Amino acid sequence: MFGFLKKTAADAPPAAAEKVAPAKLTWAERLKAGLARTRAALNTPLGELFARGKIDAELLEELESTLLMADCGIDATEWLLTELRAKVKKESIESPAALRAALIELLTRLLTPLEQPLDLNHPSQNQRPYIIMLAGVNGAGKTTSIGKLAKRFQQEGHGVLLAAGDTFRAAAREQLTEWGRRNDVTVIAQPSPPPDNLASLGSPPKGAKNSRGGPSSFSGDPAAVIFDAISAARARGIDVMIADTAGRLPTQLNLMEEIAKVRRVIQKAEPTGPHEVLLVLDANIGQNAIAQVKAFDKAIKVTGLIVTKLDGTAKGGVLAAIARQCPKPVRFIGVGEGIDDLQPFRAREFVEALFG
Ligand SMILES: Nc1nc2c(ncn2[C@@H]2O[C@H](COP(=O)(O)OP(=O)(O)OP(=O)(O)O)[C@@H](O)[C@H]2O)c(=O)[nH]1
Ligand SMILES: [Mg+2]
Repeated sequence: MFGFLKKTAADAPPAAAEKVAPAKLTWAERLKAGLARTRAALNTPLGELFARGKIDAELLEELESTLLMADCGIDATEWLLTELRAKVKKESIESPAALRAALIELLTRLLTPLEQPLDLNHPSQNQRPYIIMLAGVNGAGKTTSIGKLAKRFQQEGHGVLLAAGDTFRAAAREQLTEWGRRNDVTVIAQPSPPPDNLASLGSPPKGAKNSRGGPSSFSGDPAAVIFDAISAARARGIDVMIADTAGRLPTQLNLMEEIAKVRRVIQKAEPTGPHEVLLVLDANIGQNAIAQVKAFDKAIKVTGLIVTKLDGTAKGGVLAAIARQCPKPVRFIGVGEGIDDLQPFRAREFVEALFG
């Protein structure tokens, strides 16, 4: 079924999504392997803590710093400890092993509200074309996630169309187009810019047309590309349209305004859309994730998150921080570059992998 995975990956990010996942490992095993570093941060000190004879103030203090080190953030750490203390009292917990079980339960309780998978077969998610836009800072994993999502949706039986909305870098458009060609997914992109000698004249070559049949501006307007893609998706009876966008920092106000415009244009083309606005977060950014969620939410009303690179130097506790400070559905998590390494977020599985 995954014959396409065998293709040689080029250096382009979408192609990187095709790297072969380690064979024979189940998703749970890959999740566990992917979260190894977080587990090391949480578990090594915790393993030592929970192996102690009794629960005392010192143990709870060390637990606090361990949770902070795992990037849970002050808010979630305080919540977890307050709840834990109350539980210890109420349930007369005496052994550190029982404390560990209580912490696992609390963390699962904290994260469970974030478990809201994207299910295009669900009656609440059956608009067609289902329009998904992705946003995030540079290198967060947007384009590779799109490749993985496109494969997933195709395997679920949905027709997929991609919009190369990263018009900032010509290479980005080519990467997505090439990925689409190899995987038989239509990609709508703006026409190539004119050669330098024509571009320097300040106007497109005579007679050039953009994909809407109008004069080509070569302005690199992501909203126009995505607008075209929605029309194409409609005309072709496509189920799901996924729009890529260029990476941007929340502090780049002009670029934040640009992406807000992309959202408005989508809504103009399809008043019920966009149906999903996914913010892609690199788990390595730690507490900065909170600021990113807030800033992107303000600009484009984020409806869900993809948290990538939990296999890196990530501290998976960032999900606990998100749950407390800016809760948003975590639609998918990424624990590697393989095409199967992006999976729906399941709270219990995640916590078990952290402590397992
Ligand atoms: N280890 C690991 N690498 C990942 C994961 N997700 C994405 N990557 C890698 O992160 C790098 C950047 O990914 P891209 O998809 O190009 O990121 P982007 O957000 O599109 O980047 P820009 O378009 O430059 O803003 C690539 O090398 C990906 O293979 C993940 O879950 N784990
Ligand atoms: Mg990209």
